[in-house]
Amino acid sequence: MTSLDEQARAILRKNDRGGYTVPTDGLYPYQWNWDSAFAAWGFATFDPPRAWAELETLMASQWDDGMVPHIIFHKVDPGYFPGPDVWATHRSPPTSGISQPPVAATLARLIWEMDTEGGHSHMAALFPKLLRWHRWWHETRCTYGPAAITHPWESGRDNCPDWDIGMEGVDGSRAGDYTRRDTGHVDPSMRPRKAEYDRYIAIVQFGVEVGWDQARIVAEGPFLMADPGITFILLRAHEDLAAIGRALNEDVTEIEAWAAQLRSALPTIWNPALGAYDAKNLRTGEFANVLGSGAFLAYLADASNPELEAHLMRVWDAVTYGIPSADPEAEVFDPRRYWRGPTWPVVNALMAIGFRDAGRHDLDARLRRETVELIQKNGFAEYFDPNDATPCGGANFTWTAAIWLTWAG
Ligand code: 9YW
Repeated sequence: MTSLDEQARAILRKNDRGGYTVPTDGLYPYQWNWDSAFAAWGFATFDPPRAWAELETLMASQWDDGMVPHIIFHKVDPGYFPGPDVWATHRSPPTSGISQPPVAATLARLIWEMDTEGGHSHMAALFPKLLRWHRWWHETRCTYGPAAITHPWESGRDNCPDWDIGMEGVDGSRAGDYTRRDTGHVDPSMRPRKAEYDRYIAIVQFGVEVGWDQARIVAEGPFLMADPGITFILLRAHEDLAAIGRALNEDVTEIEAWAAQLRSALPTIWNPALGAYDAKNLRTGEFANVLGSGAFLAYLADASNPELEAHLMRVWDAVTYGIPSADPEAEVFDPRRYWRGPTWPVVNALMAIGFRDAGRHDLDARLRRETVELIQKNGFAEYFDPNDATPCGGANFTWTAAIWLTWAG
C-alpha cells in the first residue's frame, strides 16, 4: 500500500462523524448528498459495512415526497452558512429543501459489485428508497423533459457559468443582511461573489415562503433551469437502478420508462449554435450558450457524439491537468474560482466511468494520469487550477480521497 492510499483512508476515517462523512473538516461540517455517495464508494474499498451505513444514513433523511435533501444538518455548527434556521424545512434532523445530483444508485451498484454477498440485504433495503427518489426526480423535476434544477446549488456545480442567465432574473436585494462563513475558511477569491450569494439566499427564502412546496417552486420560483449534468447523471442512474432491480427480481418497468423518456428529451438540450449540450432557462426557453463540464457527462449516459467530443478535446488540450469546469477560451473562465474553470477530481472520476463504459480507455487513461499528478503534487484538495495544479478550496477532501481509492490511485 502506498502512502497516498494510507492518507486517503485516513481522510475518510477523520471526516467520519459516525454514520455519515463530512466533505471536509471546517468548511463543510454536515452531510452532503452526492459527497456521501462518493464517500461510500471510497469506504467500499476497505470497509464495506461502513460504505452501506453511509448510504443508509443519507436515505434515512428522505422526505415523504421522495426527495433526498442536499444537506443533512445532523449537529448544528455555527461555522456554516446558510444553516438549518435559514432553510427552515422543519425536519428532524434538519435538512435543506433542495436535492443534489443523484449519483447514489450508480455508486451503490458499483459498491454492490465490490461486496456482492455482504451487500445483498443492504441493497434490497435501499432499492425502494432509491426508487422513490428517482420517481421524485421524474415527477417533480423532469416535467419539461430534461432534469430541471430550482437552485444552482441543486446542480452540485454551484456557480458555474451555465446558471448565469437564470441568476440574472433573481432579485438578490431581498436577501437582507447575513454573514457568510465560507470565506472565513478558504480564500475568498476562490469562492462565489457576494452578488451571487445574495441571489442564492433569495431563492432559499422563496422556498421557505411557500413551505418548500416543490410544485410551487417549479411553477413560480425565481430560478428554473435544465441541467445537462443532472440529466446525464439521472439517466445513467435510472439505468443502474433498473439493473439493481432486475438483480433483486423487482419489477423495473417503471424505471425503464423514466429512462426512455429522459433519453428522448436529450435533443431539447442540444444547442445547435454551440454544437453541444447546453443548460437552458426553462422560464424563457433561452440556452445558456456555455460549454460546461455538465455537457461532457454525456459519456456517462452513452450520449456523446463526435461534435461534442471535438469540444471536449479542445477544452482539455487548452489546460494541463484534467477537464476544466468551464471553457478556457470563454471570457468567463476563471481557473481558481470554484466551478468557473477549475478541474474537479470528483467530476473527472464520473466522466471516467463514462469513458470506460464507452470503451474509451484512451480518454480514461489520460484523465486518470492527470488527476493522479494533481493529487501527488498537491494533495487531496477540493479542486485544482487546471493550468498550474494549485490546490484550491478545502484540503483533505472526502470525495477526492474516495476517487483516489476507487479510480485514480
Ligand atoms: C457550498 C460539499 C459541497 C458539494 C457541492 C459544492 C459545495 C457547498 O460543496 O457546495 O456551500 O458551496 O459546490 O457540489 O456537494 O462538498
